[in-house]
Amino acid sequence: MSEREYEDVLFEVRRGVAWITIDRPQRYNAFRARTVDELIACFKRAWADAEVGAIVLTGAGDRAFCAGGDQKERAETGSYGPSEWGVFDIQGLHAIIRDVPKPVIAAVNGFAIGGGHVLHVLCDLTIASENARFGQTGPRVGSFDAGFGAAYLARIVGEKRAREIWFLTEQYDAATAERWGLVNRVVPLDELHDAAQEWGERIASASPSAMRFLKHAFNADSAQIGGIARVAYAGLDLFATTAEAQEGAAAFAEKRDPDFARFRRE
Ligand code: S0N
Repeated sequence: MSEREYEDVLFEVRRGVAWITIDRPQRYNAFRARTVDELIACFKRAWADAEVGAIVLTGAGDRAFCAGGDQKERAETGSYGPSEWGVFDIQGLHAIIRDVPKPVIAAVNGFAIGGGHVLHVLCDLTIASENARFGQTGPRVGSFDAGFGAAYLARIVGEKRAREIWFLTEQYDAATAERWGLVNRVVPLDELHDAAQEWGERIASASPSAMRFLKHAFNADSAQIGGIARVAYAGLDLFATTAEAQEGAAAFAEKRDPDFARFRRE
């Protein structure tokens, strides 16, 4: 996929730092299948580019980093739309954020919600703007991430807080996220880009081999979550075809509360 084919993302290298920007602000930078393909292509470019020593992932505009899977596309078409290989490769995106041997910084410039929250959780570092908001919505919109989005999150914030985030589906402000260790640093929105660039340049000026070994070393201990994630996504694929999951997506698109009561069983 060449750069001129990108519709949903922007890619730019500034002084050794690759900036990957999800560019769908009208949908709060929610991702469809094409977005995921393009993000993977950008991470591969950044991986291969010897000029790049660090990667920043962010969202366009000042409202959202990423609001997760595109619920309107899902409600309209029953899927996340066409992709290059016919696969909605969110697992491939999660894998490359972890595997690319260069630190990835999430610059969270607003809502990091649902699958968008999982993306920042997977990044090596997170800098958030003061207006950033964090949370998982899956149980309200008929989806879940029982792989890295649950198990790796619990490593970061602890079991009780991870369960609270998923079971109560509340939103948390940047100060709370910083207190919980979910973000490394909070800055005013107008300083976010400079702060992320500065961290990226500091990382890019350091030994690339040290960064590569350290990143793989940090990842090694949680690598088995990748196996859990495969089982979890196979379950989610099946779940997405059910009336219960479709009720969640339809309710979001119709701006009403979902009615899940009829799906309760012992
Ligand atoms: C982010 C929220 C809280 C912002 O609320 P606010 O400020 O009230 O703004 P809104 O008016 O709600 O939103 C502004 C405009 O942006 C659109 N929009 C927002 N989020 C999405 C979205 N996710 N998809 C499409 N459009 C979105 C709004 O519709 C609105 O546009 P207009 O003005 O034109 O109506 C709030 O917006 C919110 O809660 N958003 C939804 C967050 C959400 O539930 N995300 C999805 C969660 N699930 C996933 O991400 C899982 C996906 C997944 O990973 C998966 C993987 C593999 C297999 C299957 C799945 C699967 O899910 O099926």
